[in-house]
Amino acid sequence: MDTEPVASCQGHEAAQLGSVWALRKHAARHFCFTYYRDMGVCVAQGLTMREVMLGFLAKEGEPISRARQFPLHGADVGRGFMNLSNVVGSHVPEAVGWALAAKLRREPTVTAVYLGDGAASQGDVHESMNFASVHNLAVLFMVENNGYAISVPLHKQMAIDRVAERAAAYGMPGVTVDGTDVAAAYAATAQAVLRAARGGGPSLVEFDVERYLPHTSDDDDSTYRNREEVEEGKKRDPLAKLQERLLAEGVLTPERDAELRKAARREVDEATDAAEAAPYPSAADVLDHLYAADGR
Ligand SMILES: Cc1ncc(C[n+]2csc(CCOP(=O)(O)OP(=O)(O)O)c2C)c(N)n1
Ligand SMILES: [Mg+2]
Repeated sequence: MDTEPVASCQGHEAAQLGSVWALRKHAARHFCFTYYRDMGVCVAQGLTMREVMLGFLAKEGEPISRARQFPLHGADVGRGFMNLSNVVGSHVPEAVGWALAAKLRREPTVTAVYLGDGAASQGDVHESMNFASVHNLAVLFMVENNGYAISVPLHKQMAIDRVAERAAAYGMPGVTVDGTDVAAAYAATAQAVLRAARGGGPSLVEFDVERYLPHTSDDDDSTYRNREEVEEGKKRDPLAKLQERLLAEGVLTPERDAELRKAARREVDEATDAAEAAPYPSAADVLDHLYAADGR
């Protein structure tokens, strides 16, 4: 079976879901600029399991790039998310442009742009944060810090401990929260959304997360990471932590938990079967849904 390289969001789930829930609850309107690891954001915005699997297998019917792109790349303006490029950090100025357009049109949109710790060191990102702050834009910089840019550990990417430390120099608030705790991710995002929505400008929210799998399905992380480190990180598994908390607070019973897991597994299995059975895009229309070289 041919597959596209998949960048797993395992370890990032709470940051992605908690933050989108806060946007949904507290912004009159919102739009997310995502990157390749943001399956949780896309799903929270309405992408279905079947559509995700069609993307992973590059099959006909994939809605956001018509299977022309790396998984989770493309745009769904109706459902409020966009990720046009795999060039790290290049979507950050686009998001700031989206926020500027919203301001000029007097639309109450809060734009959230998600990026990794490695992306945070790109020149585009520094310029975007500066511009957003100067123009007081309603944009949130959501940094999913998993400590690696492929094989490069954080201390080789930047000489400070936290990306959020940079926020003060741009003139915006910056916080670091436990991105494996969905409630912490929700609360920090809600504060930033409310600030942006009342004209307070941009914020930087850094989510301290884990990356449980190799960079993508094409990567072998055993060449640069020891197993103990990964196992240690699994003690913070966002899903296990949420399950434990909901059970402890009596919001979830073991029976309901088992039902939900079974239903989720069934949904993913059905989506996988459907995507496997779907045809590949036809060669006849390979040039459709692309920009033409003459600018059309
Ligand atoms: C401009 C640019 N440089 C390098 C790459 C290769 N590359 C792809 S993903 C990546 C790591 C990005 O790491 P980070 O932003 O921390 O995100 P993570 O994958 O850890 O979630 C790199 C270097 C690229 N796609 N674009
Ligand atoms: Mg990273």
